[in-house]
Amino acid sequence: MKKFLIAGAAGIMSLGLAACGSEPEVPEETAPEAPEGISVTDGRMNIPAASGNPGAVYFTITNDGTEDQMLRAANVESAESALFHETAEWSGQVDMQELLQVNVPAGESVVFEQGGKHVMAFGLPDGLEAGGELEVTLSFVRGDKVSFPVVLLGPGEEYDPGE
Ligand SMILES: [Cu+2]
Repeated sequence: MKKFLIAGAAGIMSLGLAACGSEPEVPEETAPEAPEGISVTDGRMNIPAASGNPGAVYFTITNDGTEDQMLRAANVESAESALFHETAEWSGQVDMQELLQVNVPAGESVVFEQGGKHVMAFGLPDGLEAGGELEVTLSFVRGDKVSFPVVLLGPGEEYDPGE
């Protein structure tokens, strides 16, 4: 006696795609949120003494999240362009170099300050006034961003972090 296997199940289709009844999510049109745990404090920039000179933006960025976050770009309001720089001794000479990325490790702060890391803002407009503010936006490699205010100080004016 021969046994025949009959493939009788071939026509069964899943119909499990019924609507669940919830409204579709409308994507937000605002800028992406900052990564979890990222905050920026003490943003400031001395207005360049001479028109046309770049300005150095200083701040402290803190990562209270659980993942390292990598900065990849900076944007300074009203400046033509901005780059991450670091002042340090490079082969025996103190000079600035561009940093293509800046890591902000989980649980740590990275301080941008005079003589160290800074955001160099090029093509600043004339007429910036001490006491004013510019918005700076930092972008991360995963695409999210954080924006914060930068206080404008006069040329050579010392920053007072206040209370
Ligand atoms: Cu610089």
